Amino acid sequence: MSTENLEKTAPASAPRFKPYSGAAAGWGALQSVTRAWLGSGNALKNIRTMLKTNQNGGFDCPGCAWGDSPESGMVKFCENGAKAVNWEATKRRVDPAFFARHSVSSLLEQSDYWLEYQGRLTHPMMYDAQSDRYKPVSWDDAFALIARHLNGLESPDQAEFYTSGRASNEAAYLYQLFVRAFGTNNFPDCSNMCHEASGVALAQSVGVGKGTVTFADFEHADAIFVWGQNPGTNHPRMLEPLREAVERGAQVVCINPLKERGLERFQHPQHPIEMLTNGNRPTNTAYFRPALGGDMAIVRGMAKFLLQWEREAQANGEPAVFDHEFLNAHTATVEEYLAVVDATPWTQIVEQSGLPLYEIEQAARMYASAQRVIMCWAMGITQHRHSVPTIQEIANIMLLRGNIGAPGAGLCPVRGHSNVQGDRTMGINERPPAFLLEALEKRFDFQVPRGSGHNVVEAIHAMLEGRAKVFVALGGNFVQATPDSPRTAEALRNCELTVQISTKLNRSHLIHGKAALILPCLGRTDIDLQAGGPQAVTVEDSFSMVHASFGQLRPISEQMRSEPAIVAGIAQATLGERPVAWEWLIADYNRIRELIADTIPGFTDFNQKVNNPGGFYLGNSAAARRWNTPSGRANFKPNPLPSDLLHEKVHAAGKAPDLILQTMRSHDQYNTTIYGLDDRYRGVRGQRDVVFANEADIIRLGFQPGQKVDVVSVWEDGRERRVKGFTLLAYDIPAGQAAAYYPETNPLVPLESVGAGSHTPTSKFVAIRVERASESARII
Ligand SMILES: Nc1nc2c(c(=O)[nH]1)N[C@H]1C(S)=C(S)[C@@H](COP(=O)(O)OP(=O)(O)OC[C@H]3O[C@@H](n4cnc5c(=O)[nH]c(N)nc54)[C@H](O)[C@@H]3O)O[C@H]1N2
Ligand SMILES: Nc1nc2c(c(=O)[nH]1)N[C@H]1C(S)=C(S)[C@@H](COP(=O)(O)OP(=O)(O)OC[C@H]3O[C@@H](n4cnc5c(=O)[nH]c(N)nc54)[C@H](O)[C@@H]3O)O[C@H]1N2
Ligand SMILES: [Mo]
Repeated sequence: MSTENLEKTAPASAPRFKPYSGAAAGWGALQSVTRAWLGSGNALKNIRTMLKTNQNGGFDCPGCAWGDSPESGMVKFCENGAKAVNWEATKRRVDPAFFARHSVSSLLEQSDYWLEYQGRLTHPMMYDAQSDRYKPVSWDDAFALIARHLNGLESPDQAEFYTSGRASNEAAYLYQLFVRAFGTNNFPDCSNMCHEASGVALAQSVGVGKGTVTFADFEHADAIFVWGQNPGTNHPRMLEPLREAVERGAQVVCINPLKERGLERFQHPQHPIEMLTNGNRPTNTAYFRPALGGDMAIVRGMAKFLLQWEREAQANGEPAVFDHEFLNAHTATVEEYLAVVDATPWTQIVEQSGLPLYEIEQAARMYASAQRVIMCWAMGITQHRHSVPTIQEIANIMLLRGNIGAPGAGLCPVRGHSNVQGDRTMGINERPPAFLLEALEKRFDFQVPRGSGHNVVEAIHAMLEGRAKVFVALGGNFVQATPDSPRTAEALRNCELTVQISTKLNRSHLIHGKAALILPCLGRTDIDLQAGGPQAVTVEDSFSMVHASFGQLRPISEQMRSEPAIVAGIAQATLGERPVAWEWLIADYNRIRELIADTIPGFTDFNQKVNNPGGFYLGNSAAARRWNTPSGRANFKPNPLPSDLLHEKVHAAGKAPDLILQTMRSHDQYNTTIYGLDDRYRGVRGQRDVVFANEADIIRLGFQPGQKVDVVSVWEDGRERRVKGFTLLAYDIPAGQAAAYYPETNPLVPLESVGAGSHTPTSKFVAIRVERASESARII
């Protein structure tokens, strides 16, 4: 059975590497979607489902957190959204018969791709050590087991409650309420590995940890900067506003070491003439290729030019470069900041940025000559040691010209998971704001825990050291998403109980605690039928728009439960009807939304507002130029540039790294979910264990393109971090850099290498050495 399936799912093409000549989206994307649809065994149904994506009365795309124009006629779905829907809406089943056929050890031999391809989880399952198999368990027994473990802990802080960003607002709200009533703030969540730095940085700078723009702002911007982001793959619906901006003469400035196809050219999939003529339009007007981690130096360089031009303008009586009215009315500490800008030497800026000075000047000119600027960023900015100061530097230059809280201007951290922003709004936060705790205490009858809980990295340490014994995951694939994979695996195996609430089989089910449960849940596309009828859930996008999502497909198993129902079941078994009647809430999710309305700012009249076509805007204080900071003003953050991008632990290792590695997504994956082994826009087919490097570097290191190598991290702590049998691909990448796919290279990211103030693993900056391959298989 397993070999037969493996053959069926094996890539059609042999490993191949050839540059891609097409534009992003367009025909190539349609071909790829068609292949995925036909492969799901549910083709016709899925096409109907797809047409309901992001439409009023339909469901929210489980792909990314990019928002849509509330007006009709815009692109509402994309190739990778289609893949995400199709992947969830499969007819294939991972049922008790499947688990009877496969022991856990035999499943561990399979690839991530194979595991998820087997289909939807259909039945609650409990691990049986004797047979090394998962066996069916009733929901009541599963809940009772969890309650027994949780209530048996010496302290509630010995449990960790992970959340992945697909959970709806309703599920996330109930989850945080349950966990806090149980008594801990241990909320490690995917955001800790993602946009945490954006939240931390912006809260200090402008008083709110979210983006300040809405979809409509993109139509009015004169310049859009895209930092460290690959929207062609990860946020395809963003290509449309970028292309539209170029067409109307706005600047679209990309800062990315890789020439990502979506940032170069875009073919509109809903534009017949363009598709027929195979035409395409550029999505950028300038492209800068920095050193990894060099972005803060670029922004600092831009600020230094602005300051120079401001002084020249003052001396010559010309119009000011800075927006003095805005600076006087709204900001604090600009003088301290400008002193730090003055003190930063050009030599350090050029060296650290990896750009020649004239390119930094060009970027500064494009910024200064635009009246309204939007700055977007994603993982290329947030997964570094100095991500918080980098994002604050972006906020600093935006403040200098009043580019926050004006139409067509603002900050836009482009979020990842479709409801990661909403989950935070609902209180999934290991360092909860005081207003949330006070609101919960006022509304409910329990003492809310006040101490800081664990983030992802702290949770791994706690499990490794035996300080945490129960691990519950509301979605996600913890063992594959986190750094230093063998240590995370050891952490999970140390637990007394691991509980995974999931849609699909993944490695986190196979690397488990002494007792282990798999609880199958409904996904975004499934109809959620409760006692009170079919239920909608709500989500929040990157632009703080909240809208409803209705599942469309009948679930393939009666045993699956919704996420809110599973959370309520665990809560009821653990706490009884304290502090709420959990199961009563589940009959009608309006009841959960009433509680949200009572306790979360911006949600008054939630049940009425959610009926608005297109949803409702939560508002953003910084966009309204209200600054929720201690000073009551927007703060310039006078951070120095890092004195050295290499960590002390890399220096202490005594061996200079060969290259600096960034770990990123291919076009055929959703985080740890691998849809296929191709990366179309980068020209890679049929393989994922590859390292992209500059040809000159490959030769310099004594290798040939195409050769198999081991990759080893440079980090002084006595551990070896190695992945084996990776193929070197000669690629157009700046000298000294390498790139490879996540999650295969997560074993190389040291758990201790985290962002200052964000604790985010530094997945975009790993010091590595390249060695002759020791064997052809890699370790998992
Ligand atoms: N189809 C699909 N969609 C997704 C996802 C998916 O896996 N698949 N994941 C979702 C999630 S959770 C997230 S967070 C987002 C991720 O969206 P992205 O942030 O676009 O994801 P990455 O693939 O990590 O790409 C990082 C980009 O940053 C660049 N980069 C790396 N290091 C640096 C640097 O130091 N400086 C600069 N300027 N650039 C750098 C890389 O070359 C790459 O283009 O996408 C979301 N959407
Ligand atoms: N090296 C490296 N590591 C990284 C990153 C990187 O760029 N480089 N990126 C980081 C980022 S940005 C993120 S966000 C994390 C992602 O980390 P996670 O969110 O933990 O990982 P995913 O791969 O998105 O989770 C996939 C699993 O979620 C389950 N699932 C899917 N849909 C649903 C649903 O609707 N409900 C429930 N309950 N379960 C569902 C399925 O079982 C599936 O196997 O990884 C991080 N790790
Ligand atoms: Mo993410």
